[in-house]
Amino acid sequence: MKKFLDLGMQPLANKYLVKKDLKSTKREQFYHLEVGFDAKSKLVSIMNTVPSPKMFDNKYPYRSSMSLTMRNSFKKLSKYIKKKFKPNLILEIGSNDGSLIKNFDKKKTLCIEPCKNLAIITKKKGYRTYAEYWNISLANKIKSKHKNIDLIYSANTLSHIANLNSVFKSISHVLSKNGILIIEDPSLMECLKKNAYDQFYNEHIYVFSLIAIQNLIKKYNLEVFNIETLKTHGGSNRYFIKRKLNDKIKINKNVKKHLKEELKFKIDKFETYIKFKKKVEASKKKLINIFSKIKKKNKKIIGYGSTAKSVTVLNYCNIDEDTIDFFIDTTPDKTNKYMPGTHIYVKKYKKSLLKNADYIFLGAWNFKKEIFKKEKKFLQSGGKFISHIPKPSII
Ligand code: JHZ
Repeated sequence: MKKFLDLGMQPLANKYLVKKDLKSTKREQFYHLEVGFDAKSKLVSIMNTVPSPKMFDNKYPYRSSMSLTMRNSFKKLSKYIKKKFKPNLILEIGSNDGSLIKNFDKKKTLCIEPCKNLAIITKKKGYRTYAEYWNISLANKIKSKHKNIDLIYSANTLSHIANLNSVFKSISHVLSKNGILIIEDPSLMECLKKNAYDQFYNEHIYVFSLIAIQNLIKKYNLEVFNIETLKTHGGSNRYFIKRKLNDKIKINKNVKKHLKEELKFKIDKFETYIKFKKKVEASKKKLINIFSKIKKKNKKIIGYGSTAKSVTVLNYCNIDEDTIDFFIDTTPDKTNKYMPGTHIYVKKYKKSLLKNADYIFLGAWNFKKEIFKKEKKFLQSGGKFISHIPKPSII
């Protein structure tokens, strides 16, 4: 793993603080956020990992159902899965609050969700949920209880697990002979194109490319038979995977096409990452400059969408509560709390909170379309957004 980017000391991106934590002598946990490239496997990964139980515990705040875009995306995919694959039993790794699985029959699903506060949500709704980490011992337990798991799905989860060999070995262990694996995660090519360096943080151990996924899964006799590019989460890839022995499914020409695009983009070359690093450093300077110019005019700035990504950006650019008065967010477990590192207060979303703001920093830039539609009035009345993606600018 050769380092190409240093995003400084960072707090754990989803560890929100309450008032008494701010006075506590017990310091917040920070880690050094460095990103590297492995020339052999083509994997791009953070270099200092934080143990899973420190991140995914019984207080994990992120809820995938908080955005209409994601709810719609999961609904559309569920329809497609039912029509195309007609699965008997679906296993979802990282089911979060059930935003995908709620589209399926309870008898035909199994959920894996190690964050106990989230697992309880699907359990209460009657979905069979294992509140455990995905690994070989859980795969053994599941295999002894459930036969014929013919579809495994995982969105924005596998990139969060350090030991990818254990991940794919466990998947291969439980997946039926002609079963399908669908995984979905932010796309490395889109991350580089959009200069979205905030896709790197403690939870995003990896940002995958097709080439890296292919290298990873071939050891388990798995292969990508189709790939779909999505707009969600700033540009994601959805990989459709099967066993090599399954010759009932043909490889779609999209796979070759996508691989060609990645190679043309030089995703397999270290020089690409050095260029990216330079762009990231320039972006930091520009964003700081935008904020300081606005503050000099005594204008009020608030933040919209207290994302894990914005924790990375704000800590990297040293922007704190002196610059951004507060954030607004719809997630219950983030509100009335303070953001990691910068200690900017997060208020529960209310339209009236936008009224006195001159500028809004768009933390959830990946939901720009959804948010701009919702906040049409703010924009029409002369309000401005600040976004650092793809380049720091005022919109
Ligand atoms: P969002 C999380 O990253 C963490 P984050 C995790 N590591 C991951 O991989 C991705 O998700 C998938 C709020 N919001 O999805 C809700 C509003 O308030 O970009 C969320 O807090 N109003 C698992 O945190 C945040 O913004 C709105 O109208 O970077 C969005 O977070 C909308 C649309 C969102 O993920």
